[in-house]
Amino acid sequence: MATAYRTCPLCEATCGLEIEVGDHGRVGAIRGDAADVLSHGFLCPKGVSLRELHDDPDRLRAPVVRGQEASWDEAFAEADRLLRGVLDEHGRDAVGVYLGNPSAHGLSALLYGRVLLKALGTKNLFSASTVDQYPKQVASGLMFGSAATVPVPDLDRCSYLLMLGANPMASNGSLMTAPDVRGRLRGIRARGGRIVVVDPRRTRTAQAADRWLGIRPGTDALLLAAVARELAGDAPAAHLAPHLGRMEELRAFLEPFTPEAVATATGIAPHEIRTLAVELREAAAPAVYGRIGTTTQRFGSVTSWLVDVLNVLSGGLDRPGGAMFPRPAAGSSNTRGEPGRGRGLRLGRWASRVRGLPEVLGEFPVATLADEIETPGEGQIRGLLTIAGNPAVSIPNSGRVAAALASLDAMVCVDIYLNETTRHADVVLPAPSPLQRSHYDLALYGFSVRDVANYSPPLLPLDPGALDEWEILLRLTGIVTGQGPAADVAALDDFVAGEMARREAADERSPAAGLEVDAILGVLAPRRGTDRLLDLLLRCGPEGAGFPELDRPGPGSLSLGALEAAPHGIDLGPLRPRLPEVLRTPDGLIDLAPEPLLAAAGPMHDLLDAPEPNGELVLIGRRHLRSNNSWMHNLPLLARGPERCTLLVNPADAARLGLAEGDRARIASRVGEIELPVELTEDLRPGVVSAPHGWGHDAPGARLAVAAERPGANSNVLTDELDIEPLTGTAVLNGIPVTVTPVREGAGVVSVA
Ligand SMILES: Nc1nc2c(c(=O)[nH]1)N[C@H]1C(S)=C(S)[C@@H](COP(=O)(O)OP(=O)(O)OC[C@H]3O[C@@H](n4cnc5c(=O)[nH]c(N)nc54)[C@H](O)[C@@H]3O)O[C@H]1N2
Ligand SMILES: Nc1nc2c(c(=O)[nH]1)N[C@H]1C(S)=C(S)[C@@H](COP(=O)(O)OP(=O)(O)OC[C@H]3O[C@@H](n4cnc5c(=O)[nH]c(N)nc54)[C@H](O)[C@@H]3O)O[C@H]1N2
Ligand code: SF4
Ligand SMILES: [Mo]
Repeated sequence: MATAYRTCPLCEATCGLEIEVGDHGRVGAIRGDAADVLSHGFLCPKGVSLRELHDDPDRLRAPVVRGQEASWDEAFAEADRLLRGVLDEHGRDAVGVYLGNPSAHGLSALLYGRVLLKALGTKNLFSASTVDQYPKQVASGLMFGSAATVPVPDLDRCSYLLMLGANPMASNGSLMTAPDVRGRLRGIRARGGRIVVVDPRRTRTAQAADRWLGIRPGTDALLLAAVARELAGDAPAAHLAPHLGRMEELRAFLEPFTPEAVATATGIAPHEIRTLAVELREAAAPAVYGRIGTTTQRFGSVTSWLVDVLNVLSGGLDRPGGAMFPRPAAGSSNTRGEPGRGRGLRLGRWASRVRGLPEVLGEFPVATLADEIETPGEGQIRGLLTIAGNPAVSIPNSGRVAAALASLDAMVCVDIYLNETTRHADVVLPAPSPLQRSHYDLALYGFSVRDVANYSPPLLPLDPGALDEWEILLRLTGIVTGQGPAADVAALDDFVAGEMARREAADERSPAAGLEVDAILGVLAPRRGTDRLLDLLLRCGPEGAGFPELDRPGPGSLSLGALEAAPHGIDLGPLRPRLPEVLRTPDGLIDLAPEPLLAAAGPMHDLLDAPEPNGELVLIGRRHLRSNNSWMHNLPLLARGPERCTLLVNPADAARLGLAEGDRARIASRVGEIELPVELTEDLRPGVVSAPHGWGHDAPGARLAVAAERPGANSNVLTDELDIEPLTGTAVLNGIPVTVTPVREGAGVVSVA
């Protein structure tokens, strides 16, 4: 038995794992790596299940062409025939792309996905980001100048945490890379600090907090505006004052949002709102943090903006213990270019064909994917490429999405399972197991509560004849650029690395400035693929070693070689203040009142002094520790235990609806209906029901034997593709109006008025 260390790629926590490997590549026990610089031994049951994922007989090891296993050459030949057919006949925009969540966790998709997308040149680009965090990234981009500049709570030094729409005890944290959230939250209270959770459900995170405020779904923006109004008259903190722009516009906007005016709409009493303001003002190190319950809702981008307005007004922004800006070692858009200034964010540079929805960060909202597939005309999507995504389950109005996917002329998927989405594919190209490739959290270190860098080499070799995911993406790049199904991957890869080296050489701030491309590539040799590009990014990053081989040292010591020598990772220290250097706004100031956000906030005025809502039910989502979106329900270790795909109902609502514990309920919305078993709980605000997403594993043609035993039902059959947040087009997945009726055995449906 040998022991290896690597970072878990499954969620944003980036835990270090200690993995035993026996003869013939048999994976043994998986434990937390006690020496990991960020996770210190923490892991969750999903990390342990990496072994089952690796061994899962349903995980694809060979390509699949229309349901049948095929050779790699056959599969690429078919992908070439189909994709070229669509491209030649209908042009670039006729091939749409959907990037799913794991593509943000893998080097291959992050580094080579963009190569493929650039080569393809389609405007019809979609991703899970518009059912997730784009409201936060757009609000951050408008305030700070780059969509990568998202402040994260400095959990380990924080003394007061106001958390909205997040349940990190289940999710392990998001836009907040923080393994062992439970321990870090305990630390806040152990230091005498306080935690307040705002959530329609009293989650495990809320139970571990000092206070729970059971807000009405979709009204966080009103609550935050009222708290901000209480603080807006204070003099700004000295460290922030020189960097603040448009304070008067902010104050004017906040004026109508008195605690009394928002109390009925939010369900939060005025004295609670004033207490929040006092606590934020008085805390030594306050941080405000919002996650998916605040982004995938009606006022997603406005709420995200007001979270950081409070971070400014409380003085916590960019201060140890407050909300700080990480500085990722491999660089990001806020470590490149002129420090402190930039072009700012541009939105809506083009619009979608059918609904005219504005482009957001280079993509269209995924809520309009089905429109673009179904609606005839020039630019209609006839071919779809999915990379690590399960849109048949993850995006609104799944019933319509499934029909749209079935109607495509060509569908090629890079995925590891035959699931609800890939069952529609003509060709599925399997990425290797996570244990068979390199790993580095290029994207997630941009949101880490501490700056670290940790690289994992492949633990096991690729299966004989298999390709790494980056090689698959380069073969597809060859196809869309007309080089045929068997493009020379090594030559394409040299080209990609050469282009990246050329950009560094042309950047006067890079340690590679002015160097010959061949000299740079010479230093990086013999590395190839993701490792070569990562080495280049690390060397040229803010902690990079540069090219001492060429007498061009960088500011620090990092290179891939340095990380290889540190299997538990390298700690780069607690987060450091980064203002004003982190900004990329045109005037070099934080925009406290960006015009697009003021516009998106307009309808908030309609909710002021609102009467009590009329008793309608709304649906919200939830996550469970042993689940990961739609794709880990096939692993026995995670699947066992009580039924998780249930409808949570408050007993008061249940009594009114004629529902008891364990009954089946029919849940219906404008777009569809599903049935779920009922679970009663006092921990849910009355008028709100909760169901998890990512279920419904009974689709014909999928190959998910374990998941199919307890398939659950897909909550996105209920979410409405027309209900989107106006600025970013992000789907409203929380606060869906629904009706709930008992399903009586043998008696059909009993309607309850
Ligand atoms: N109602 C509702 N809907 C939601 C949400 C919600 O809260 N409520 N949450 C939304 C959020 S936050 C997200 S991120 C999305 C997720 O939406 P998606 O990204 O579309 O869905 P996932 O379930 O993450 O599916 C991941 C896919 O990648 C495959 N896969 C896993 N690992 C790899 C790999 O290494 N390489 C490749 N190529 N494929 C791999 C899996 O088999 C699966 O098909 O769902 C969104 N949908
Ligand atoms: N175990 C597990 N971990 C995961 C995932 C998973 O599926 N399973 N998914 C990963 C992904 S892709 C993401 S994006 C992250 C998400 O990470 P989190 O945002 O922490 O996710 P959730 O646990 O869904 O917590 C969202 C909370 O918002 C609440 N909520 C709903 N509507 C509202 C509202 O209107 N206002 C307020 N204030 N709260 C509301 C819900 O009740 C819920 O408790 O988790 C990641 N980690
Ligand atoms: S918390 Fe996330 S990163 Fe850590 S072991 Fe679990 S799934 Fe992996
Ligand atoms: Mo997500």
